[in-house]
Amino acid sequence: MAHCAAFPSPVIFDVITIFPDFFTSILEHGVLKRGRASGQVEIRIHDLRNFSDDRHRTVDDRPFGGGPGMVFKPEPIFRALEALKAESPEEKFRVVLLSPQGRLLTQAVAEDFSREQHIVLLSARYEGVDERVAEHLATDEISIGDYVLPGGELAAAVVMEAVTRLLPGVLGNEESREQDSFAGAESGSRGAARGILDCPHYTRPAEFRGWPVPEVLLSGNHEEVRRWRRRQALEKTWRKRPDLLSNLPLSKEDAKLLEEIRQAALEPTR
Ligand code: 9D3
Repeated sequence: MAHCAAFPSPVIFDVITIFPDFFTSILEHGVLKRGRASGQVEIRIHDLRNFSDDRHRTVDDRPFGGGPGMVFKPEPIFRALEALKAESPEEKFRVVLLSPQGRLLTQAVAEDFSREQHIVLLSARYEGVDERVAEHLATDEISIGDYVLPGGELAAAVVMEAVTRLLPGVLGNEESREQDSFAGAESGSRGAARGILDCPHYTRPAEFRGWPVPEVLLSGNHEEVRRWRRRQALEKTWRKRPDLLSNLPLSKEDAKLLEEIRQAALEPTR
């Protein structure tokens, strides 16, 4: 059966890298380990050097026009992609180039990728890839943030973790996913792509080194706890990430809580 709700076909990630060993540990932990074990995700790591065409397994060369560093040659990367496409000729591919020039990875991007069946992640090193890869092979160019990394491997791992945890059944705990911080883009939630930050969390002991847990959390009054958490989440967002609030549709309760927060901030402390 091609489509079966009980046994959905896994999302396939093909990672192309010159450091395949980089991925051994993350594949054996947490969400990626569980997603693979339960068949929701399939991850294959490919050594780009296997697609070079010389006995030195060369994958890079000096930049035209001069300058420092090395650039990944286009041929091994195109060859690697053609090999993957030949293996699954009927499938639709997303070819994601990890690069500092890409659009930023957000929760909305992760959700978009989680609806794909086959994603190729291209990780580069040195000065990056020949621009013809970005122009004529990649369908997407993604950065994980405005800071300089020495290569795209960690970024590929970040994409896989962010996407895999969204696949139905992988997390096992649908509720905690719905309540995510940054889950604004995830349906009906608290928290950051289009939502607000998470509220603070506490566990035992009720007092630690003189610092007590907020009393309301020990009260057993679920309605008060819910309201307190919402207010804390809104206040945290207002103080630390006001940008997240500007595009957020506010419920009546949120608007009221935010007004309380603003008023409390204006009051002189006595
Ligand atoms: C210091 C080198 N830079 C010259 C001005 C450019 C540059 C080239 C290659 C900077 C970083 C890299 C390697 N980075 C990635 O491949 C990468 C990355 C990143 O550096 N930051 C955030 N997301 C990503 S995704 C891939």
